[in-house]
Amino acid sequence: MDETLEVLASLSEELPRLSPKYFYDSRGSELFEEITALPEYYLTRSEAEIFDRHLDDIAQALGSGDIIIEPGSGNCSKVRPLLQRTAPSAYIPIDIAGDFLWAAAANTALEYPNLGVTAIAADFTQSWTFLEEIPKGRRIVFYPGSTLGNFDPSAQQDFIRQLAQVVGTQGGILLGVDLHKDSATLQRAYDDAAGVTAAFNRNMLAVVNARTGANFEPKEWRHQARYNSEMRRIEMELVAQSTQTVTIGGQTLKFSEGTIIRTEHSHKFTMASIQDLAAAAGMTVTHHWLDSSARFCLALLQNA
Ligand code: AVJ
Repeated sequence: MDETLEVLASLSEELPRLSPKYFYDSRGSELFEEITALPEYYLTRSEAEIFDRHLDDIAQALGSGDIIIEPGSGNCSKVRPLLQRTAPSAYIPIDIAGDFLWAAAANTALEYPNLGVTAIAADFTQSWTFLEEIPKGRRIVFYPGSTLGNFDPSAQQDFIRQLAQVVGTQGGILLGVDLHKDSATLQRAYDDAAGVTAAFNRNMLAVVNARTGANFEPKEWRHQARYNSEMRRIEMELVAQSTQTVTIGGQTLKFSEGTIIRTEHSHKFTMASIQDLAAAAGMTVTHHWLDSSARFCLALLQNA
């Protein structure tokens, strides 16, 4: 759908929302990288620690010569321990941000001269037909960073089912997800003292302005992030600080003071919920690894 129409439709729902895909222009990607270095945002460090602690085990579980496929590869940094330790036959980074992807993939190829790197600029949430052209071999989809948590549970299931098809009966999914824990730790991770996450959240309005010609005033919206422990998700929102009138695609929307626009759900997982997801795709969790504080989980899903 046309982005202007999509934005108009989602803002006109009873509970207005904007898709998290609008976080990531170049400023948004920069802010996200800053987030990953914040003391409160433990996710990236915890996942890296899992690779530090368990790399031998992970490599053993995977074997060598695999084709590693990474949807949403970003700067291709998370896959490095795997490339170093498991000697895959090919690495296929996939990302929607083409320019960023070409640069990151080129650097990876230079660093691992014996590795075949094929970068694919595509929206992997749509279709996977582009995989017809990649070399044959055992496929491992690497999906780290708890990105899966941005999908609502039924979309998580659909996505894992799709990945199960992509990897076939011999392959596997190496999935990194953030775990359910006390609300205070989670809330701090999404509402940091330095206000970087607030800036990241508000930047979405600037992105929407640039992409649709809307005229949101980002500074008139307050960042809010709360953990809904029943639904096991962080709910990130923007709250209008005064009445806001916004024009998009020739239509005028009025948001009264206190109106909430939802910008992101970040779902958290339990071992049971990871196993349920695997089972819904006909897979099982054959291995899993945790960081030393058991905040984050890396799970290997294989066909049952
Ligand atoms: C990139 C989706 C995993 O949900 O933790 C970070 C995005 N949002 N801080 C997450 C995010 C606010 C992040 N993911």
